Amino acid sequence: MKPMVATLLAAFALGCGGGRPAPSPAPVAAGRDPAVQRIDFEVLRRTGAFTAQVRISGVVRNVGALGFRSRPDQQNIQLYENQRLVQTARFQDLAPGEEVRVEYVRDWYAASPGEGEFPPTYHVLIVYDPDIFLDSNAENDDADLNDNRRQREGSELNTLVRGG
Ligand SMILES: [Ca+2]
Ligand SMILES: [Ca+2]
Repeated sequence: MKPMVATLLAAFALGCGGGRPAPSPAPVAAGRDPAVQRIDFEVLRRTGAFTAQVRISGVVRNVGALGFRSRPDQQNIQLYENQRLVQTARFQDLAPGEEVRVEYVRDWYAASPGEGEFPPTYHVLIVYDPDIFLDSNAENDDADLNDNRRQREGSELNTLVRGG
């Protein structure tokens, strides 16, 4: 934790130095920061006017400045369809800028009640072991826990499937 505190104090001191506001810092966390970047929807194969095989992908990227290094069983990415866990992807080490994905392929019927009328919401989240900050390994401490989940409405899949 010490280096991060020092960095924050230095930024504060710089910000107070002049009369002008300090320039906003680049959006890169000081440490390691796996973050859910986006959820991708793709049509893999059309099977009819309203039906297709689709892929839902959650993309996690280390948006921090330092490499994330951990043990394989201490973190994973979970993809939920509404409240139902449909896919899990494990990851371990992530260099700055490196990405890992969780992918789920399913059939989609854009004229059905379950998908067309009441499409599910997809949620992607990064899940850590409860002791990740207490394991004496600072290289797997996520610097920002607020960017570890994202959601996207399945209604956009209907637009994709109907639109082609
Ligand atoms: Ca740790
Ligand atoms: Ca994070």
